[in-house]
Amino acid sequence: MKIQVGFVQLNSSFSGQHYLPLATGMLQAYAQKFVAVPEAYEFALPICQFTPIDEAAERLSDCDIVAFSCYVWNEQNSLALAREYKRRRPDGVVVFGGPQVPNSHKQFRRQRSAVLTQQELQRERMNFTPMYHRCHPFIDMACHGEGERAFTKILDRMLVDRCADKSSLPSVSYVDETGQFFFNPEVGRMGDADLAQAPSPLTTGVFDKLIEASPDTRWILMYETDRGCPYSCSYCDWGGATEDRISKFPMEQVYDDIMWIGRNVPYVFMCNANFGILERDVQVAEFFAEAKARFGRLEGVSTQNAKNPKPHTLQALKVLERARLNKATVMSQQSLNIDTLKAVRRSNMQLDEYYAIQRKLAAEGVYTMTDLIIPMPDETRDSIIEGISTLISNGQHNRIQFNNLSILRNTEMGDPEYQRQFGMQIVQTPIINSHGRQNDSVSGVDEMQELVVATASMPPEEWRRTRAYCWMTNLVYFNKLLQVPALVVANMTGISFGRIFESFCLERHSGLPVLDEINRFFEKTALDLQEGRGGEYVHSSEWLDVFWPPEEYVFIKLVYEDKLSAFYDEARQVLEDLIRREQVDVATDLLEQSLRLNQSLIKVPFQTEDLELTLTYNIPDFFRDAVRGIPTSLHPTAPFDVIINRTSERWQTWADWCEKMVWFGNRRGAYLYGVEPAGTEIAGHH
Ligand code: B12
Ligand code: SF4
Repeated sequence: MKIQVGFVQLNSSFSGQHYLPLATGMLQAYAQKFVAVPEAYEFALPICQFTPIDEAAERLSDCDIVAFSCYVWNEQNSLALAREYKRRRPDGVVVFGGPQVPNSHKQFRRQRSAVLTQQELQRERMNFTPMYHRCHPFIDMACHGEGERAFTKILDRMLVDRCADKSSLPSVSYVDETGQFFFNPEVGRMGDADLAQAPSPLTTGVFDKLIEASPDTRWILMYETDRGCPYSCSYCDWGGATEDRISKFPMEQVYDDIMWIGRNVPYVFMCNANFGILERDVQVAEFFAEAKARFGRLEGVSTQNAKNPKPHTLQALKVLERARLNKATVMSQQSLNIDTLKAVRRSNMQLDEYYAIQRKLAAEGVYTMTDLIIPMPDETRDSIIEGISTLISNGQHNRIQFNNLSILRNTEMGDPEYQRQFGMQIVQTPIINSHGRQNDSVSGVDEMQELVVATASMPPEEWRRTRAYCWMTNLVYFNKLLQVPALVVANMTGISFGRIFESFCLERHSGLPVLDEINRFFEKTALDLQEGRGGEYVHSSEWLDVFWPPEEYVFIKLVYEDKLSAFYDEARQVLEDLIRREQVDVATDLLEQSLRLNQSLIKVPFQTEDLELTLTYNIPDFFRDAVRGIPTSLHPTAPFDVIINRTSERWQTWADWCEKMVWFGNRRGAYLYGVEPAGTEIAGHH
């Protein structure tokens, strides 16, 4: 009888598209090549979609060993399924692996301390791995770190004694029958030479049966050409291989894989921590361009880019952009506050180089998005506001994405002592995907995440004000409602962008009803999130029945309820007040025209006529150059007409507009006429 091997890697579905299970695919491909007796095993089809627990356990009931790939988004479902499988098959072997399995030693290895001191051994986090086993006795072994070699050894051992004796298995922890806990030495990460031996699950046919078995599933792919990240940001556990060398898959294999991708999937999410860090990434981008040109199927490649970008990083991104594969380049800034960057071990990021690259990308028309995380240690509301001003002044007019800080297991920040040091207050909230649907959970088992909702430097009320401020910034600037007047006011007066946005955060009722309603909505959403009542996104059964980022929700509501004109009237009052308070000067007609132009440019549905505006300032040229980072100035001109083409881009229904304009256009900020419409987007992806 052959040993039946089962795999479970539950991945969410995003807009009806589904990731192929890369991690378990890698384990299978490697094991098939390297186990001592390959013919002794049979590999079942992996379970990779969330499924009711009974149904999934039934599918596993013939398996002698089941490998669970565990991430924050599937932990509770994986545990529930493993418990049920073990109930049905007490003789079956359950192995857990992946980044969500707690590894007590990890933090110390990061700091390069190979031998732990007595003090370190007594720290609270050292209990995490043993506790995990004691709370989940149905897990026979947990495997830590890269799994290919460790899992192959486990399968070899299955032939000997069904893993009754685990003492020789590298990288695993377990509790034996006497109740004693063991953590075996780890096998270490694979280098270039090892990865050159690791077969690709794509070209060795590991996924073929799965694709054949579910012809109706729209498969997409996560894919890596290298592993490891030289940095050690305290909140991150990228591939379990931070502060570590980069190991590379050989280029011949990468080429064959990318041609497989070109034939089989429309979208790829690159797992590399720093795409563009290696010179060869230019060639990787060229392979993608070739795959698209040859097979015509590939639509998008998402990358996390090199944190200290180099000229070849820029080159690689340009290749993707030219092939129309770039889905908006993410510039992972996270914070600009020096104390914060030190506290999270990111002070080695070279900000000047970063700005230079950002300006170059903007000038070349490559869309970028900057990520910031709130609330990071030592960050304050003021430092966030200052950071936003700096980013915009340095050319980020497309989008800043304000991510909530979540605590990930095995990160330095996952250590309770670290959390205490920075006064972190943490709340559990359900994991919801932006633009995901309410009924995404099919098993009834919810997945939760831990969000930080206050710190010593940003106490609870400050956190709510900051959270609301960031949504407001997105609404008025990056959702383009007031981008033109904000640029005009900043340029004419020197008032920082941060202060301009702050003037829209009305703490008390101000007699401006539309803005009051928006402010109260952001405040309530922040409070609900902080108190664990609400998630990060706002559900609307009316608009596509999905979860919207709060600022997109408000944008839709303004247009749908026909409040846009009232909003612009109130915005004019707020900006006039600000100008008066700051004792600066902006000509009334200049402000008026910039507001009117901005309002006319917003893409709203059901337009039947183009619009003609008469202007007496060079606002359109100024705006075009300002957002591209080209030095420019405002001046009066002879009166001239601009015609705004509001009829060539049309949406048939509100739903159509919500999806194609608001959702798909968000990442590229394509909310203004004259900015080309965006391609399809996927829920849960920024
Ligand atoms: C692709 C990806 C996504 C995709 C797809 C996610 C999906 N649901 O399918 C998208 C973009 C949607 C995404 C979203 C999110 N992601 Co993500 N994502 C990744 C990424 C880049 C690649 C994962 C991967 O496949 N890597 C390649 C495989 C081969 O490596 P691996 O996963 O480490 O697996 C190896 C070992 O862990 C081990 N192993 C794994 N499983 C098993 C099982 C057994 C039995 C054994 C023995 C070994 C083993 O062996 C493998 C091969 O060596 C990782 C970062 C990274 N590079 O790993 C983050 C990562 C997985 N994501 C992370 C997070 C936090 C998220 C979000 C929650 C972020 C957010 N707040 O929105 C969301 C959740 C969305 C959701 N609901 O699914 C964290 C997860 C940490 C954790 N403890 O789980 C990671 C690690 C990044 C980080 N910041 O540290 N993500
Ligand atoms: S956040 Fe980025 S740079 Fe920092 S450790 Fe993670 S992958 Fe590396």
